[in-house]
Amino acid sequence: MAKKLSNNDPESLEAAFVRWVSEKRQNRLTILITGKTGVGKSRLVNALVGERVAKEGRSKSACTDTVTSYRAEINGVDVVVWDSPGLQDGTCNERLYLQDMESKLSQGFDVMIYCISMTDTRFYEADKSAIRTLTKEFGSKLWKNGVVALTFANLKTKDPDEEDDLAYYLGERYFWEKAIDEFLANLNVDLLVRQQIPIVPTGNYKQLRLHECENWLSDLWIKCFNVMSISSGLAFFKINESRLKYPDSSPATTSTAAAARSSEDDENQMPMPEDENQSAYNPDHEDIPREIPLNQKQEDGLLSRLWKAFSDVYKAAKNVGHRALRFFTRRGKSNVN
Ligand SMILES: Nc1nc2c(ncn2[C@@H]2O[C@H](COP(=O)(O)OP(=O)(O)OP(=O)(O)O)[C@@H](O)[C@H]2O)c(=O)[nH]1
Ligand SMILES: [Mg+2]
Repeated sequence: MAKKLSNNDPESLEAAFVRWVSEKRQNRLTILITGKTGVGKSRLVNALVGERVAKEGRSKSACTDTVTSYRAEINGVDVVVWDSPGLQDGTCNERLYLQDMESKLSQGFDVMIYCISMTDTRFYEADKSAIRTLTKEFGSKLWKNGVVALTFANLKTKDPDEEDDLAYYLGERYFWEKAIDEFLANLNVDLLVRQQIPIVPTGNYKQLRLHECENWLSDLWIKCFNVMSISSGLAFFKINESRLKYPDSSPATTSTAAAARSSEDDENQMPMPEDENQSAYNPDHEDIPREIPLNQKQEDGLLSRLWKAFSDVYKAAKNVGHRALRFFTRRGKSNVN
């Protein structure tokens, strides 16, 4: 058992925490991302890991009988992305496709992100059928590490009837939450599992602020972290360590408020066109956001989760609150690596 820790001995607490992180953290992170072609899978995964791992834009052959993989080493973590649009387009040999998926994912995955475009006016059969197939194949446990991303949420922030933008946006969001929950209930996915599945609206890189959240990327990042195991979460944390920015930290780092301000500025400079095809605006040229600003609640959630796992092992640490970890996580690379 670990040596005794106390409030008066932050050095030993830090050493114990750093040792725990290096023992616990896995050195590989596997992300399964799926959804119809063009729904924004590659863009989303690139934003999450901070590098253009997956190729964005229309794939040359939307349908193959195999699952595409992308690989990159980021901050010493081997990142593997399985990208599978093939289940939804209905033209592939489903059996072959699933066999390929099962063999490639035989070692499991750390998070599954199912993307649906919020611009869809219906919960289309293509998505229903893919969700049904995946749930049958992998079992309800698929959803324990699952997140649903509602992409293109930035195109749903204005009420077309020009009455109430917020009410319109929330209504659209509620439609998807209800439709997904009802569908999974029909597939016998447990209520407890269903209640834990994050359904997260996501947008483009320029407009990070949506009606109900300051920054969709921060929201998505935290929600993915929460559905991962601690070992995977630590790898996910390591990948993004230098992008995570904390509230009221050093003036050199961006606060959540500043990030919200800059996204307002962006909005003013470049309003999102309703129909991108008719505009010269090309989202492919946008840079991946360099920062993931966390607000106080998000930082507390992250620390509490780490703290709980850490103090389960180092029981002597229980008498120090989770915020003690802030000093080590905020210091970044030099310590928790
Ligand atoms: N405005 C806006 N554009 C987006 C969003 N997500 C993706 N895009 C753009 O939509 C296009 C397709 O995005 P991708 O990420 O390549 O889509 P994909 O699902 O990976 O496509 P395939 O690989 O062909 O299946 C790209 O031009 C993106 O820049 C979004 O939420 N909002
Ligand atoms: Mg793609």
